Amino acid sequence: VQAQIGVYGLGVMGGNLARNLAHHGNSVAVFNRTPTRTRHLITAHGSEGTFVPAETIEDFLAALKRPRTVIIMVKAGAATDAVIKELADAMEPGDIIVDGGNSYFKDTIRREKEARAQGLHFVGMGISGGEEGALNGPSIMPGGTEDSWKVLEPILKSIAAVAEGEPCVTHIGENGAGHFVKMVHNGIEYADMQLIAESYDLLRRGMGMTPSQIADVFAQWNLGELNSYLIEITSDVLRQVDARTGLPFVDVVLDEAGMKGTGTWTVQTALDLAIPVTSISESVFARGLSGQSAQRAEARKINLPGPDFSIAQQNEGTFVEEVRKALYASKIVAYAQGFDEIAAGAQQYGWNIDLGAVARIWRGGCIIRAEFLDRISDAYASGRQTTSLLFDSSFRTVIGKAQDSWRAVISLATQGGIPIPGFTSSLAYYDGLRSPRLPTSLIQGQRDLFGAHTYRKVGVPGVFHTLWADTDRQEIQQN
Ligand code: NBP
Repeated sequence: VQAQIGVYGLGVMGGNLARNLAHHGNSVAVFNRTPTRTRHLITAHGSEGTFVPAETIEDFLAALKRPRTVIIMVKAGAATDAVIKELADAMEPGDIIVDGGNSYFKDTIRREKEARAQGLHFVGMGISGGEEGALNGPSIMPGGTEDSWKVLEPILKSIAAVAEGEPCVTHIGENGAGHFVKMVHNGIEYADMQLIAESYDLLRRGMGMTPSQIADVFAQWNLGELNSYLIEITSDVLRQVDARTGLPFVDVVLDEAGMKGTGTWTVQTALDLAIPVTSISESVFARGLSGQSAQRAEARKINLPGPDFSIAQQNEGTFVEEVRKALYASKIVAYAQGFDEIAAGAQQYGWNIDLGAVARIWRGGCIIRAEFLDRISDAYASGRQTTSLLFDSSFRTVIGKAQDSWRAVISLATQGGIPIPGFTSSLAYYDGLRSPRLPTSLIQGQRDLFGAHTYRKVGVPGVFHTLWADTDRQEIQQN
């Protein structure tokens, strides 16, 4: 058989993706650097579909029909570069290399350019949903050329998750666009998880509720507008009991959060683009703080002073509902910031990204899948707003109704000494955005005084500088 598609790299993700392809009637050539993995896949799952195993690159490429299309699923970075070179040296013009790993979008832009110079198509493709998604239907974010999308479209549509009848895959844009959007997806995921964790902390430490009571709260929330995969699994995790000690799982796990770098990339990129993604950056820094084990130990030892204030006197029923509203409002801000970053990236790198389509393909398969992405996709599709999601009338209404609770929860948490950087920074962003005047006029004055950095004036064209050192402090127009 000539296989329709090849998968290079049969680790957790690659193996599952190859099986998913085979399950949907695609014939799949499979290759792995270490051949035992290939043999294992065929022994364990060979009967699930049409696989063509290969143990050399020559056999692997010979097994593919033209244009030969290979999805690489290997470790991001140097391994991916090595595999691209190995394939590119053996491929012919018109062939398609797809990188399904979590590559940095700037690497993808470079690789696409290099592959194009050799007459090859290179597609950087974000895949979300972890190993379960790879097997049963991920959300897929391919970049690359329109021509390669035409070849990939039917294959990717056959394996993607389905949300309301639509496959969760769309051509995001040229070269690095797919990996850029996947990166921001992960940044939003960090923020969403942080906001959920803060809600838990408020109910746990603030109200003194037990993990199993809080699991019930999340299960309840999951029935409403917060309905999402992350809220659902939060309930699962909170119900889990440690077999050895009988204690709640959340109490026996070390509270130092790991990260693999995509959240950091999201924030670094946002800084380069000067897009405020404060809800996302706070969530990356919150994981960073959690990992400062030596400093945290010393802070405990010397007993850094905290407030003498108890949130627990609040009425439990109303407080839980206030936290829910604060969570939802903060979440809308985090998503608005993420979509702003995508829009800014599209502008900077010349991609034509349909933000509504991005929201639609995140409704299934991926970690941030949520009912509320429908509302985001409606907001972009309606054309009612083109700048911030926060200006969409339905989100404006939600936040308008939630804001008193949002503010109250933040005041109580602050008085009670419970850190909620995600909630707080989201509200500060919201208030910053809606302020008619910001104190940045003062900053402009400071900059002009110490560094002659100049300033512009309200309603007056031109650029000005004040001669601050002179007694008469004359203002001069610079152009
Ligand atoms: P695994 O660690 O399970 O597998 C790594 C694969 O990379 C193996 O096939 C390994 O081959 C191959 N490889 C390495 Br490492 N170095 C190589 C080299 N120099 N040349 C050829 N092959 C090499 O990783 P995974 O979890 O399947 O992740 C694969 C990619 O998918 C990564 O970029 C990851 O970020 C991304 N991703 C992962 C998830 C997830 O939830 N795990 C989700 C979305 C995306 P070997 O068998 O010979 O060592």
